Amino acid sequence: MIFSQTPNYKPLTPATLVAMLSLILPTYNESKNLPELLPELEEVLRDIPHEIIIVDDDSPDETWRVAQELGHDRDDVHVIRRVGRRGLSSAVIEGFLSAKGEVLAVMDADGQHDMSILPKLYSSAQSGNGIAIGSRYVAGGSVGEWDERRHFMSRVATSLALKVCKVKVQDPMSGFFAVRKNLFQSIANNLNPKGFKILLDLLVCVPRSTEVEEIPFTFSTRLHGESKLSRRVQIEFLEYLYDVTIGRYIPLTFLKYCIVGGLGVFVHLATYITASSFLQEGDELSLFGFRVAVLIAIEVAIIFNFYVNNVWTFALSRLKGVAMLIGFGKYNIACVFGAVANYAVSSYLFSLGWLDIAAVVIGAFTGVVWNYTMSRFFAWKT
Ligand SMILES: Nc1nc2c(ncn2[C@@H]2O[C@H](COP(=O)(O)OP(=O)(O)OP(=O)(O)O)[C@@H](O)[C@H]2O)c(=O)[nH]1
Ligand SMILES: [Mg+2]
Repeated sequence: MIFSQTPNYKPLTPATLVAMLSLILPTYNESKNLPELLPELEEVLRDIPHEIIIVDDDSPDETWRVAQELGHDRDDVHVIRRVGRRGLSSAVIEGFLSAKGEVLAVMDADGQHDMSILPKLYSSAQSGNGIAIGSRYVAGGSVGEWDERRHFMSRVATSLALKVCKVKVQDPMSGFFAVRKNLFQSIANNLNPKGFKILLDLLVCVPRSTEVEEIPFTFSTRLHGESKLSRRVQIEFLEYLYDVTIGRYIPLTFLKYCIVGGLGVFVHLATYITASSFLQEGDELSLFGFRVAVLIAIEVAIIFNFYVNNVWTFALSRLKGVAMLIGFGKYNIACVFGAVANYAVSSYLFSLGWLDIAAVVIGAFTGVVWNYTMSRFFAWKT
C-alpha cells in the first residue's frame, strides 16, 4: 500500500471535474443535524457534479422523513430508509452499491467531519487510483476536544487495527473517506458489514498496491444528538479483528458455539447438584432420584445453550417471538440423541456405583461428543 502523508491532491480544474461524486450520509437519529448539514453541503459541493445519499435505518426520530422533506425540491438528494436493519458499515455499503457516481465518499451526519475537505478527498480519490482518507492523525489533523477516555479508546483501537490488520495508514478508523467506485466494486463481495469499521475493512480488502492518501482535518464535536458508538459496536470491532485473523481458519460462530457448549456442561453440573439435593432421602440418592435430577439438568442446559446461542452466537440472525419458540422446539429435537446418550451413560455409571458427579460429567461429555459425531457423519459429512 503506497502511503503518502503530505497531501498532494490535485486542485480542482475543469479537466478533473468529470467524475460524479456520490456522498453517503449514514444516519441514525440525526434529524436535528440534517437541516444544518444539507445546505452547507450544497455550498461546499457547488462545483462538483454530485449526489447525496442518506441511508437511514428507520430512525425513531424520523430522520428519514426530515431527509425526504429536505430533499423534496433537490435532485441531488436521495434517501434510503432501511427497515428492520441496523449498522453503520452495512448502511455505507448499501449506499455505495446504489450510487451513480464514479467517486464514492462517506461522511458522518453529525457535523464532526470537516466538510470543507470534501473537494480534496474527491480530487485525490479521482486523480489517484484509490482511497483518500479524512485523517485526524496526520500532521495538521487533530481529534479536537476529546476527553482522555475517548482519546485512549481511539488510540487502543487504532493501534490494534494497525497491528492486527497490517494496514499502513495513520487513521484506519476514520469514517470520512472517498474511494473510486471501480475499486470498491472489485472488493464489494469481500466486505464485512458488521460494526463501524468500514474503512479498515476496505483497506484490508484492497490490493496492497492501492494508493492511499491521508488529508488532515480536525474532528469537531457533535452538533446535536447522541453518539451511537456503543459497547456493542466496540465488541463488534474486536470480533472483526478476530474474523480477519484466526477467524479465517476457525469461524467465530464455531468458536462461540464451542464456548457455549463448554459453559453448558457447567450449567448441567450446577443444575444436577441443585436438583439432586432436593431429591435426596437423608444422605442417599436413589437411582430414580438421580435419573430425575439428570433429566432436569439436561433440559436446563438445553435451555441455557439455546438462549445464549440465540442472543450471542447467532446474534445477527437472532430469533424472536413465535420464531424463537419454534426454533427452541427444533433445537430440542436436534439435541434428543445427545440427551439420550448423556442420560444412558450417566445412569449406567451411577448404577455401577460411580460417584454421582463423575457419572454426570462423563454423561454430559458423552452427549457433546455424540452430538458432534452425529453432525459430522450425517449433517456435514463432506
Ligand atoms: N444508517 C445507520 N447509521 C448509523 C448507525 N450508527 C451510526 N450511524 C451514523 O453513523 C455516523 C457516525 O456515528 P456516531 O454515533 O457519530 O459515531 P462516532 O462519530 O464514531 O462516535 P462519536 O465521536 O461518539 O460521535 C452518524 O452519522 C450516525 O448517525 C446505524 O446503525 N445505521
Ligand atoms: Mg459522530
